[in-house]
Amino acid sequence: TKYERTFIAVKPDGVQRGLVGNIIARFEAKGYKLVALKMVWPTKEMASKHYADLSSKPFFNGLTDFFSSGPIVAMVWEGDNAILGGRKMLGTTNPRDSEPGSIRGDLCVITGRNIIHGSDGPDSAEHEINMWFKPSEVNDHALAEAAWVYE
Ligand code: DAT
Ligand code: MG
Repeated sequence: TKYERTFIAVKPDGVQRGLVGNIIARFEAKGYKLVALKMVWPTKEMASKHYADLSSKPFFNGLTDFFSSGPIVAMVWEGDNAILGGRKMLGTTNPRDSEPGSIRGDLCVITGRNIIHGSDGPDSAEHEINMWFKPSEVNDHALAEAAWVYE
């Protein structure tokens, strides 16, 4: 495809707090294109694989327990600079430092309940999309509005 794709997931706390619609609305309003979406309840094993890079951290067990504590809403969003742009929409890892206007800055308070995941680079984006979605679940569709989002 012409533009970047990033893996975004509303974590179990965001789902339980009823923030799925708010978060999706922000990505839609930005002008990114939704190309995949599903609700999935991660196993501890899936959580550990998703966060494998952090396996040596002291918070890893708590993190993966939390991530597998309820369903998440997994998505792929596509657009120009969608990976870094998506990270900016999320805000910083610790919501204390996240600016108002960002998802974490507006909607959550502490690092351990920061409601949303987003890929941090092209390699992790590709890895995470392939981990959570089959190729047939990622939709290569055109949006009519693209002609108004891009020149
Ligand atoms: P991000 O989610 O912003 O990409 P990360 O990849 O460094 O942040 O860490 C993944 C998640 O792990 C993060 O969203 C919350 C948790 N986490 C990170 N650092 C932590 C810490 N110091 N204490 C507790 N949880 C932490
Ligand atoms: Mg990360």
